Amino acid sequence: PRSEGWWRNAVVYQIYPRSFADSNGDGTGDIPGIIAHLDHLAELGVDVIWLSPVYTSPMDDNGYDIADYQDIDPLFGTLADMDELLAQAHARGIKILMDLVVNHTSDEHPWFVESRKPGSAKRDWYWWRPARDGHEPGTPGAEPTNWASAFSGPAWHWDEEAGAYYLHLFTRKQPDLNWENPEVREAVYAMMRWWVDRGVDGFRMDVINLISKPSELEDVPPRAGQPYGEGFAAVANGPRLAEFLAEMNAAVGLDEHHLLTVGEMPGSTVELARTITDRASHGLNMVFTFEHVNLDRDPEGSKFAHVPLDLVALKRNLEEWQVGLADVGWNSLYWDNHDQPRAVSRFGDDSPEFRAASAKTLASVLHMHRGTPYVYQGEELGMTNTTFAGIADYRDVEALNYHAEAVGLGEDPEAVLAGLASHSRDNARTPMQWDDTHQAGFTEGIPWLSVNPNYVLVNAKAELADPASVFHHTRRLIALRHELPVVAEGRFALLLGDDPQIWALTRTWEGRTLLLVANCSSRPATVPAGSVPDVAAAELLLATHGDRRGADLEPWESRIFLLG
Ligand code: TEU
Repeated sequence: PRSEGWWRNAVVYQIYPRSFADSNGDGTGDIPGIIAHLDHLAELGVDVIWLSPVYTSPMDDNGYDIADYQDIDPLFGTLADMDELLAQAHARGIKILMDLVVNHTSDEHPWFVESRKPGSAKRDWYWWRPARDGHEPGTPGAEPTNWASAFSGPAWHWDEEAGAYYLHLFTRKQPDLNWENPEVREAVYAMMRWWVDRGVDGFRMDVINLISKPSELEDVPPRAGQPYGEGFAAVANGPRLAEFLAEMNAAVGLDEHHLLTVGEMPGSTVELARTITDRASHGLNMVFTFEHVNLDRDPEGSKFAHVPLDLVALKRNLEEWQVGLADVGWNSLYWDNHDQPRAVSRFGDDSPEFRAASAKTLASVLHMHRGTPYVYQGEELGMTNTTFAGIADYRDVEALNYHAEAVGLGEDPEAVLAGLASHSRDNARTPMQWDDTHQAGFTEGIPWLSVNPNYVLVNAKAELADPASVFHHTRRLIALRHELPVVAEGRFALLLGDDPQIWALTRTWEGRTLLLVANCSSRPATVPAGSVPDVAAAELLLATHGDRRGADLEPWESRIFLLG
């Protein structure tokens, strides 16, 4: 049973099934493997699993290219396995969100196969356009607009059978659905109802702010040295987004069934999130913002060019979202997912000396903000980015396409590889590290992507046995959210906002104040006198370095107090 607003003090755990647990030795994770490890999640105390796609797919983008929304790919198992996962999770009080990928399908989906046929009744289910006037179809410059795909190259592909170009904001095997067509919308809603009837508890909605595209598809400003312009910018947050989401909400009963809905929205703003997550607009419960995970990327350069993180900018961005959604709507809270490098390597310090402390402190900072926290598989262990010997070690189509395009455009291959090493999505997709046996206990076979060599030190078995581990720290943070209303509901205030090392904040609720003080640096720090409430008589709820109340903070030391 789901009650109104149950997701406001829930914690979600994201599983990337391909890399979670392999039960049949084929080197790829699967649904029976997930079922076999549900007790790990029950011990951690999470309330919800967000399951990345397990549907029938040619796996061009590891399942984010769906060929049948209502069947399970044999790589992951069967519909019966999916039903068993739902039953076993629900038996443990854990809910399941499915990943809803409906901005695009696979080019092998029957809808697209039908749409390509000349005269097809489904021609208008996708975005088909003729070659630009005066240009030979299939030649550069003939594309209907100058948009780039997010995965390199043009966003349009010439299809001989159809005799037209089709739009694909991602790979050419991911054609964009035409949401202007009510037949498309109804087909999506029917599919969603089918999953709700099967017992799922909500949806994570893939790039959902791209579904409403402008009525006139026009060129965007070209980028220096690039043949195509920034396609996302042309289509994100289109004019009918709120309308489509309200229509979906009513047609599927998202609010009526108290489902958890979270919209992934690259390019969204606090203003848009206020509109979409305002309960009165019957949109979604929350959205994933990308503003904080773009702060260490060069806005003008490659998305893989690493720029040093400015902690103050990070603190201020999260504060902006806390303040913006304090009185209307709701926040999601995340550092990690299957598209981002590992937080402890990116925002923390993954050296042997500081890996555990920085992972714990990053978790304390995230979980003490107001909103629903998301824990990505392995984040509860402090798993880190991995090492790549060369491009042959990568599997992600985004990385492989980017490498080919950048090197093809004359960029220094070593610089391209350095960027991928720090920001490639494959960093997040190395197999879950269960124990220190062969292949980290992930598979009996050859893993589809190499296991991070540090699994002998960083693994679930070792951390379950160590009360001071990242795992148990994360478990205690989750317990705090379940026990103390101030954690889920307390009003947020940032302290020491311009301090380059210390992240301090308060949460106030019904006369109680929670205080977090964290040194988010690899150097000692000192809390300026009088800058935070006095903690001499406070209750210490959770700390990384024991019960210390002085002004001096060790590197990556964090403390959470309850006052009053
Ligand atoms: O991600 C959308 C998205 O913005 C990602 O492309 C991300 O910004 C980029 O890869 C960062 O380098 C969603 C899914 O989460 C992603 O796995 C899919 O590849 C993508 O949509 C297409 O479905």
